[in-house]
Amino acid sequence: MPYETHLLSILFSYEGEHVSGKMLSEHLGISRATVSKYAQSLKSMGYHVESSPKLGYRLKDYSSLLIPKNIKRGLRTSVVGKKMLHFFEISSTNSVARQIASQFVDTDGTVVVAECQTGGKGRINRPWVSPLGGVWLSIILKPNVSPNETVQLTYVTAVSVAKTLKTFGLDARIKWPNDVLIGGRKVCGILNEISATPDRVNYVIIGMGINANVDVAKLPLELREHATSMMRELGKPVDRVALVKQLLMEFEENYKLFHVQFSSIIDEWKSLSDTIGKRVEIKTPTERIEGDAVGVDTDGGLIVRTDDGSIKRVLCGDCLYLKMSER
Ligand code: BT5
Repeated sequence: MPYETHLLSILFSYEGEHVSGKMLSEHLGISRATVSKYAQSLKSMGYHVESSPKLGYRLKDYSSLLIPKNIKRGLRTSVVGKKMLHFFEISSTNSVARQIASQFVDTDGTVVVAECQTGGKGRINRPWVSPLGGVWLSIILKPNVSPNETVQLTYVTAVSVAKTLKTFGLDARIKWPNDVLIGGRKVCGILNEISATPDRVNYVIIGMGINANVDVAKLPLELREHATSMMRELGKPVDRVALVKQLLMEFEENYKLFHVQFSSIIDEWKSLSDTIGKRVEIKTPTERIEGDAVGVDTDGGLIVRTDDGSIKRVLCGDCLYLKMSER
């Protein structure tokens, strides 16, 4: 377990009591100065850690943790988040959600959330960097739709995340297919995994990774230029508990709409889209398409007009923005 996470979980287990710097230093096998540095870092991410020269360190209250008690208080949903599991550290919330969904029956709407992931997953097994401070969350869903239609849940999720981020005063835009951006930088990635037979969905796992209070300077060098966090954009940590509550409520509303009127999700998606109007290169497992992104259709396919004037419809792939001069 990384030292910061370990420190946080020790302070949590002391239930608001002070723990001396000496004891923490011995327990963690690091110097007292390093304990102090990590405690400071936890504070900067919005965790309510207090330090006192005489008494040591304590977690003043639990209100900064994504524990079920905090999230469920005032959560106005009927299915999503009614059951919740919280971890300080986990490999991947999607993987654990998958295990739960495959082993238990009554799991529709179950939320798995972690303060930190050690094996966070992006699409096609790309790594997702998930330090403390983020919101790493998965929802188990058992929709009564055909397997093909579950692709549309990525749109439902992207709209829910972008709208939630807007309530925090951030100008979030959606990049097809599964990114939410602020100022052109990725603040959230979505991973939509499905278990199905050819004609029936067993379950869907919707994973969302939001760089809420992530310190971008601590991300690997190659990500820093393209990534951002809510904390960086706002200049201060956000209330992650309020963020998750708002997100789950927004998600449930859009999830209901998905069943009855997906076209209204698509309309919202279009109005939040960063991709429509851009010159794009789309790489799918089988082809490479270059052209202008001109829209999305009612089933959730991206419409690309290529230079020979033909119209292509793409359901999944990686999207790269090209400069207009690359035409
Ligand atoms: C995604 O994949 O964007 C999906 C990410 C989903 C993460 C959530 S966290 C909760 C749940 N549990 C999981 O294990 N996963 C989900 P993709 O479009 O393939 O993008 C992956 C790429 O994003 C990587 O190859 C990096 O370039 C970049 N990346 C990795 N970590 C990042 C971060 N924290 N912020 C911004 N970009 C990141």
